[in-house]
Amino acid sequence: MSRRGSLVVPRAAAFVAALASAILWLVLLSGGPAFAHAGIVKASPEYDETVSRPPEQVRITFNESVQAEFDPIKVYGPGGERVDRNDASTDPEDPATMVASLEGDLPAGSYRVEWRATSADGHPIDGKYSFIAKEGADGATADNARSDEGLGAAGRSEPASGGGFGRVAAYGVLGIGVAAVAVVALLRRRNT
Ligand SMILES: [Cu+2]
Repeated sequence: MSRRGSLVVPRAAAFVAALASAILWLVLLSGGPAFAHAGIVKASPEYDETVSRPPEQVRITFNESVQAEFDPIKVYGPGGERVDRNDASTDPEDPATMVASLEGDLPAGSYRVEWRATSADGHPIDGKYSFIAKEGADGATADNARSDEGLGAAGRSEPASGGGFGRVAAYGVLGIGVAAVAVVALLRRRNT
């Protein structure tokens, strides 16, 4: 090995290390906004809430303005039928709130809400939850008012695009893989 050659490998290794750390920084910086999508601050009815009668509206409030997607809120009744009036949109007076109105004369039982929106950073978010009406709009109770098909706490979903940590980890592994391939290629080239 020549004296000049022995200096090349450490230099190549330093270059690869710098490249890997640059990739990691890029990933961390670009991944930053993933930690900041909109999240629910309030829902009405609340997740898993038991209300006395079916509400006239379902309202979901986020921590920032959202864009309502196609079918931003769908509400299903105890029989599985759609019970919203298919008019869900952001509240003109509060762009951080989506609202859907419900049909009248709804029965007692378990209701399921599915929502979706696009947060200000462009990421789609969605979730579903249930609430229970103890009595129907006519005051009648149902034997099956407490449904065990409720989504429970697990229904409070995470953003659809996945957690930021998972993405950062994936890119980190990718960066390390690229660096390893580069090192091997450089060493092999020196040895031939
Ligand atoms: Cu986001």
